[in-house]
Amino acid sequence: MSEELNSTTQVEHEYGGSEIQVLEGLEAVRKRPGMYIGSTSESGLHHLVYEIVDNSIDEALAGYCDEITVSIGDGDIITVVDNGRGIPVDIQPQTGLPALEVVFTILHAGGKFGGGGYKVSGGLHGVGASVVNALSEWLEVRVHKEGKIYEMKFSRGKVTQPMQIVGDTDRHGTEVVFKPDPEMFEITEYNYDTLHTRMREEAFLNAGLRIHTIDNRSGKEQRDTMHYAGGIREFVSFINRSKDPIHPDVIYMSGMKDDSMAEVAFQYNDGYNETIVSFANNVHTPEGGMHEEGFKRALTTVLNNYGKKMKILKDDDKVSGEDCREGIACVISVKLTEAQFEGQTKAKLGNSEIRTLVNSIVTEKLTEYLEENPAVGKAILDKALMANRAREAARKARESIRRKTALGGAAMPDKLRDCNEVNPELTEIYIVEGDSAGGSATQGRDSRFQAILPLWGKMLNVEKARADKVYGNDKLTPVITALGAGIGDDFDLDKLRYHKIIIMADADVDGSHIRTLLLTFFFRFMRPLIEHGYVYAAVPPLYKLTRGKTTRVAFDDIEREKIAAELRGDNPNAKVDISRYKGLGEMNPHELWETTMDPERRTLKRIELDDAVAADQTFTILMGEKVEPRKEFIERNAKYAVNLDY
Ligand code: TTJ
Repeated sequence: MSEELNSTTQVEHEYGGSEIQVLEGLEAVRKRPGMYIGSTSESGLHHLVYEIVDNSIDEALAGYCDEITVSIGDGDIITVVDNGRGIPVDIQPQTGLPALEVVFTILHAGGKFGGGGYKVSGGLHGVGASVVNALSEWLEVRVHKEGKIYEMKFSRGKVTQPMQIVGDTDRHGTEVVFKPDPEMFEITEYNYDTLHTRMREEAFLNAGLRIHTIDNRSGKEQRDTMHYAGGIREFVSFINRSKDPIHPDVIYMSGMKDDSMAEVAFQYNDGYNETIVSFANNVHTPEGGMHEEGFKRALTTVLNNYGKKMKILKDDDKVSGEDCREGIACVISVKLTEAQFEGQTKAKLGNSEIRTLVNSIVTEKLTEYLEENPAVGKAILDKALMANRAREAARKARESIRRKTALGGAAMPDKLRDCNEVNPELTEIYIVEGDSAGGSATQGRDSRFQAILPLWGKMLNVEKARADKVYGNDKLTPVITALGAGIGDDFDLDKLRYHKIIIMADADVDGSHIRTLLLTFFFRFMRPLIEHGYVYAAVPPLYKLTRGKTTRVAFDDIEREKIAAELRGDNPNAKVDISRYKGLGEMNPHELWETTMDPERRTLKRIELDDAVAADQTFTILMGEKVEPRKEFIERNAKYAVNLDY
């Protein structure tokens, strides 16, 4: 590490035209690219674009640029164009080089060239255009300024064409075109959605800025324009786009102190999730930090005070922080000079002065807002109070489950057909759709180690229901009791009674419904089950083939044809009877055992959720109240939608 820093520092102090030392700086970038852009995988590749765009955004913050275009071309060549003042082209006295050349050949550790607005420091941001240049097979820049077009070209950080005037112009701005170096990156294919999402974020965070993203690659053509006069207010509306708000307006407040400024926008929806998205110097801070803490504290205090004052909260009633944030969609954006990014992924803001700033802005302005908008105040407090009661009911239900478990083991559900073995590592439970399939499974199983729990009828849609309904639900209670490990915060894997939990449902719509509902429930309330790979789907056969006394089964059409041919053998006229299983209920206990339950012969599909967050969103969209986003999602992911059942 010190080696690179040395060569960099040397260059910074001594860039008196010494090309060799300039190149040493960029060589360091090529030697250890990960140190400058985080990684050489997909995220590093996209980071190159953000590095370049950051420069145009600085120009926008300084008030000289209001339009940026980012396009991907064939060969995954990136073009970024802005309508700012254009990078300076005059010769710098210290270096004897055009400022333009300095921007692309000298490492700018942290600080921003040209300054203006808020200096960004920390994280991976602001390492500068020279890093992008060093990691590009080639890069071209054109500056439109004062009637002329100035052009310069590079390859892997080295100048291949010195700055020259290539034409006249009547506009102003900067254009950078680059091709990421395949020698430096594991992959060089850009993902349009990734760039589009990040640019949309930038457009929300910089009210009034217009950003276009364009995919020009053959066969992939698409484009979007993002322009939000309302800034983070519109970000909040965007988060709530498929939800129902409980008050009409997005609440917005901002303020500044010394060199720092903060703005907060939020609106409650009638759901139960908390969505807080925060940024420091336009850098996303998914792990939160001081700005989020300041907001949360102030929100809880203000709502409790207001509730007391308006007599919505009586006597010793109090609403907790969590109660106050149920159903909130909130965006927090702060700007400060010396941002400290902390935590594992440098995704958490550490500056404590920002907590004080956000806290005082929200305390003062939200109090004022609620006084002036009592209807909104009442809606929010009623919701927090409901959340409080639900949490209380959930706690009681949870405790009663816990008590039952503690007192010599819970009474097992009536419907459970338990196994003899007690060591959970050796046992499995089949959760079976319907009483008749449950009956076949009970008769067909090996009762030494296989337990059967039949479920029947439609399940509660857990996404729609709040926690207390799930706790008390009569379909899910037997599942909770049979598994024996509790739920939610109390979930304890050590108490789990079976290490294989096998969902056995028909391959039809009802079956897939029950499977999705159970998985949503496991995901939300017993997530470690999925994380540890304890949950499976049984895979029953689709066809039964009979020739004389021989019977075989097939799991798909290809296998069906193969087995039919085998059964015919050398006798092409032999009659093979093929029938399709309509459901598990059609199979007799023996068939069910042989095809779907016998560990020696069955197929199990392990449920995996390697990206818990993505899965959560998937469930939300698929199970949520709004039909439109769900339809949209299924159409967009038609080819995956089949698997989503699992
Ligand atoms: C700096 O101060 C004098 C006037 O110009 C300011 C400046 O550098 N503006 C500027 C830089 N606008 N856009 C850029 C820029 C744009 C891209 C796409 C890439 C880079 C490295 C800089």
